[in-house]
Amino acid sequence: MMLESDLRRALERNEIKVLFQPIVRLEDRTVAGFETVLRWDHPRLGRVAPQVFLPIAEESGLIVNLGVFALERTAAELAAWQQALVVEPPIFASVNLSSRQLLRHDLLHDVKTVLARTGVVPGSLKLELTEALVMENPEYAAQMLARIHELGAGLCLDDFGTGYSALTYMQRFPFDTIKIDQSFVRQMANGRSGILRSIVRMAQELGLEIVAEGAESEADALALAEVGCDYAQGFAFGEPMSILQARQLVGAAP
Ligand code: G
Ligand code: G
Ligand code: MN
Ligand code: NA
Repeated sequence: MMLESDLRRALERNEIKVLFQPIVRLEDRTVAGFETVLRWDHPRLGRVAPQVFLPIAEESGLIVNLGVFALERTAAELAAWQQALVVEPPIFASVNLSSRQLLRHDLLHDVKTVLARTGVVPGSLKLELTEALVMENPEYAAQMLARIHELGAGLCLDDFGTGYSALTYMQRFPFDTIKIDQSFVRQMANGRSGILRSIVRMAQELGLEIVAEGAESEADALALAEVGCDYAQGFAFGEPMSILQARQLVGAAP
């Protein structure tokens, strides 16, 4: 397939970009961290979304190279900020993982290497996994996540609420953060905040940090703070941006 051979060369040709989307602390609206997402700037097709190229990457095995690239790029930038800025707690960054990556034992080696090489503050480099991914093979995921946690990486449960698992079940895994799916934020904006409130209450009971995804307006941000979310991410605070823009946002640009 054409796209696959293109993708194979894309990394070498610097066509794959790691973008940073800010995650804001609702209490004072400071930038607490970022989620990083990949984009492919294809020479003919223009900007290709991850929904298009990640399935190709997964099937061909190229996801491993892309995953290492995203991890290294994110951790190197985070380490530079942590050296340039004295912020307590330090800025964090969260990298998405897909199932093929979790299934590979090399993931542990890659995470270990990146943490050692960059020297980021323990826990400030997070891996973000969806509930669906964890539930594909919960026993195996539990083992892998325990080892990733031991290495000193943080763990964020992404898209929470879209699957069928209970948060009490997710407690078996060493997540420190849950990210509430944006469908609940839309519901709240339409006057139905019941599910969101109960997820927040349960997460608080379990000692988890709470990020709400898809905050698109000031009204969303205010309502999310009111129900007790710690952080929010969404177009209200910034779309995924270039590393240079992220660097300027945190005040680490030279
Ligand atoms: O950035 P965007 O909303 O288009 O991303 C859509 C989805 O693609 C993300 O929610 C995530 O699940 C996936 N994705 C984005 N970047 C990465 C990445 O670096 N690695 C993996 N495995 N998935 C990613
Ligand atoms: O699959 P995952 O949840 O990791 O994807 C995150 C993606 O969600 C980002 O790639 C981004 O494009 C998208 N996103 C981020 N903020 C908003 C938002 O406020 N509204 C909408 N509709 N999408 C968002
Ligand atoms: Mn995510
Ligand atoms: Na998400």
